[in-house]
Amino acid sequence: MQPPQIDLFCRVIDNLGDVGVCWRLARRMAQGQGLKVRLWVDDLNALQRLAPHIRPQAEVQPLGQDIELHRWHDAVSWPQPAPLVIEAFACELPAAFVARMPADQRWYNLEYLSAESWVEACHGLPSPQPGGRQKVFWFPGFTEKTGGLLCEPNLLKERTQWQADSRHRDDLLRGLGVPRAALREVQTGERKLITMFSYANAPGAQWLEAWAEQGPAALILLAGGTGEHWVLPPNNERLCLQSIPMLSQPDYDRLLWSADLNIVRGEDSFVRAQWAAKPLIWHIYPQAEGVHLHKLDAWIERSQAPATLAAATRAWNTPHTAGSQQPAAIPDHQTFEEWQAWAQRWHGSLLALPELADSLLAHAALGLEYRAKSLTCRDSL
Ligand code: TRH
Repeated sequence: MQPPQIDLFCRVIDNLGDVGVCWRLARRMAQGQGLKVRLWVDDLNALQRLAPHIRPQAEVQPLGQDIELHRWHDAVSWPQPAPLVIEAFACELPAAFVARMPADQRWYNLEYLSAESWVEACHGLPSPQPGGRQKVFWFPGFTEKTGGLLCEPNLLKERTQWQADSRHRDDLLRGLGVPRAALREVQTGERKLITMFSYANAPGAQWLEAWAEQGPAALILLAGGTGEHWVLPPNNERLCLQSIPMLSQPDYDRLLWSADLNIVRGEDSFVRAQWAAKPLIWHIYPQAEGVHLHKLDAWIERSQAPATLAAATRAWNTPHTAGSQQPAAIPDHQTFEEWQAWAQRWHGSLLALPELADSLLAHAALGLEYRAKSLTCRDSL
């Protein structure tokens, strides 16, 4: 591989979001732009769950022509930094690597996604570092004054084509081993298709109970190890529950595109569900002292989610405790239609956002062979 133009660093704190975002960002920056990315990840086993073809023990491995994957550990002998260095989620770069940076190093910290209004004021701010260097804080976000969202070229075009022909969905479901009878009912619209990717504190068991009493018939696919201990209420005729294996990121996208409702979590699956233009319930990553609930409210408000969807989202983020009477907010058919109309509207408004990788590259003005072709998400349509 030619000398890299980007060094991207990722430390896996927990789960799959840190590595999920970095893996996507690395491919997005390399994809079609002719940029070479050196991706440093401290836990390649986590990455392998999303990209089964990688070798977790290898020190260095080329992935296609444009990405070189490196295992990040204490004994690395650090090379000269690439012209652009991206530190994901304040993962703290090794001192020996920072020491090799020139004073005018282009150095960005990629932040977590939030719909809160303070993000605009912090986005793009430089922070002085030792040696006269500056680190720029780059925030994804939901307004034009933020870095925007990751959205691959053609993503939305591919999604539109996928959704226009239900045979794609049917093949995907068959491949996942969905029983024929349930598939037939999804095809005729008698059964809703719901995906769930959620944290262990979700009130899933109570929700299933409430849904089995009041909700429309549904096939619920449990993704990424969600709800392993959830069981359906006895004598239930409305719900089918099925665990599915971990999918690659592109296949997971296709699943989200196929569903009537997606329950997603963290950051990356949350963004992908919005690109699906389908109703979603966000299980936000829980933080100490309920900080995450402000973040959740900010998104609900900014997206103008209908009251029923806001209630369902808040209920999903309220862990069930013995004796609590939190209503599960189960949608009926008409509510589903309202949610679907909202999902289309909200998706439409996201198209004006900057595309995250492009906005960062344009800001870094690398003087590389990078051509700023598309600076909004609309170009992916
Ligand atoms: O796994 P997450 O909960 O990740 C995170 C981390 O916890 C992180 O520390 C935290 O800060 C952040 O959330 C907010 O959820 P997320 O972000 O949705 O990441 C999951 C990734 O897994 C995403 O890239 C989609 C991918 N995925 C697949 O590729 N295939 C699958 O089948 C599933 C279920 C997910």
